[in-house]
Amino acid sequence: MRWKTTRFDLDLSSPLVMGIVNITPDSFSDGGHHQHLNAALQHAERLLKDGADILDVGGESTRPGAEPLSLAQELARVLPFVQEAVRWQVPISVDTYKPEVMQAVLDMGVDIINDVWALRQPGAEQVIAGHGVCGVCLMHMQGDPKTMQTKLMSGDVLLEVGAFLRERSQALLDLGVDSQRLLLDPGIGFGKSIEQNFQLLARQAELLRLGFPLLAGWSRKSSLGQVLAIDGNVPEPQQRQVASVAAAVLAVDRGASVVRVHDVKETVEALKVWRAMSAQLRPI
Ligand code: 7PM
Repeated sequence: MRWKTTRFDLDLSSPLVMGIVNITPDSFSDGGHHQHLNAALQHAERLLKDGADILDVGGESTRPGAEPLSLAQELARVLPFVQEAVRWQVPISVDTYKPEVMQAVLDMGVDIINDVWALRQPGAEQVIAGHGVCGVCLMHMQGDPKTMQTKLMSGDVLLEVGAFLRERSQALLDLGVDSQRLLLDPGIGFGKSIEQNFQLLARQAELLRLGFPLLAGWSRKSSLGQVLAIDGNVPEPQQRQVASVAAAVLAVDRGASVVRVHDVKETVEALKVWRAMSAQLRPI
C-alpha cells in the first residue's frame, strides 16, 4: 500500500512515524512571534534527527475542550513554520480543519492535510479535490472539540466509526479524489470513553476492512493516563511516554500504517523491535 501526497509517494509496507509539532504561544516567554517559530523549528529538527518520517504541524485549533482559534491567529502561527519546513525534503502535514488554512498551506507546497473534522467544514472537500494531489487524513470525531467529552458515543463504537469513515471516504471518491491519497483515523479520544478507545484498538481490523490504510493517534492521550493512574492520581501527559509507545506498537501490530506521536525517538526504537519480529512472520 502507498500514500500519495503532494511531493512524496509514501511506501506503507512498513509503518511510518508522524512527529507532532505544536505551534503554541508560550505564556511564560515574552520573546514574541519569532520565539514561537524558532522553538517549533528547533523541535521539528529534533524530531527529524530522531527518525520521524512525516511532520504534522498544528496551531492547536483542534485540542479537545479548546476555544476555537481564529483564522488570522491560525495563519499567523502556521504559515511562518510551513514556509521554512517545506524547504526540508520531508513530508509536511498540517493539522487544520479550516479550508482557508488548507488552501494557504497547499499553495506553499505542503504534502498532507490532517483534518480532525474529516473535511466536513463547508468548502474543505473542494479545496482537497481542487488541489488534486495532496495526501489527506480523515479522522472520526464525535460532536465538536468543545463539547465532545460531555456527550460520548453510544452503541457499537466500531460500527459507528466505520460507517462514518466509509461515508467520508466515499464522499471524497465521488468528488474524483484518488483513493491512494486517503488515510483513515478512528480519532482516539475525540468523544469516546476509555473503553471505547480501547475497543477501537482491539477491533482495529474491522476498520482495515474499509480498504484504506489507518493512522492511529494515541500519544499521551487521557485514556492512557487513566490506565496508568494509581490511587486516582493520573500522570501528566509528559509522564505517559512508555504507555504511548506501547499503544503505538499495539496499533501497528493490529495493522496501522502511520502512528502520530510526540515521542519520536522512543517510538522509532520500539518499532524496530516490531519490524524485526514482523520480518520473520512475513519475509520482506
Ligand atoms: C490537547 C489534547 C491537545 C489533545 C492536542 C490533542 C489527533 C489529531 C489531535 C489524532 C489525527 C493530540 C490532540 N489528535 N489528528 N490531532 N489523529 N489525525 O493529542 O488522534 O495531539 S489533537
